[in-house]
Amino acid sequence: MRISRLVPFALIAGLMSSGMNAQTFQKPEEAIKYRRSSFTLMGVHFASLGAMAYGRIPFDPQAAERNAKVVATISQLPFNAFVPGSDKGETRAKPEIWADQAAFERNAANMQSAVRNLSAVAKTGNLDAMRAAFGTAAQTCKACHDGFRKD
Ligand code: ASC
Repeated sequence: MRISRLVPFALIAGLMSSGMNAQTFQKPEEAIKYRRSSFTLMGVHFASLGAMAYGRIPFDPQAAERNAKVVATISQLPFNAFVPGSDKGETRAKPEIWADQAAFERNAANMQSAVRNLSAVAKTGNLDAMRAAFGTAAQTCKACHDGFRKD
């Protein structure tokens, strides 16, 4: 993928801000693998927060904050990898991502903001507030899955 093909693409700004460059993905499948890996890692750390939010494991505010920080950091990464041409292959990405980039980016920004808030709320040690912030963040995950992910 050459830079000239990426330039018109709205996600280029995000791509540059995470330290990637035009050479980062040589092939669409590399971008797919990268973003799927990011979502996998986010899912693991988010699930750990969910276990605390719903009392399956004891609430440890510092551990929750650490998990939320990991989620917030990784949440910056996958959206840079929805490069043109990566709509085909081992991906559940819907064509809507590329057809309505503004809506996709709004959903991404909502999630990023919700998970940033989660680490701030977690460290206060207020379980009810943590559960509420977790629920809000989970809704932003679901909203994007509903609109932009197959099955
Ligand atoms: C998770 C996870 C997601 C979200 C989503 C929320 O724990 O892996 O993708 O929460 O299921 O609806």
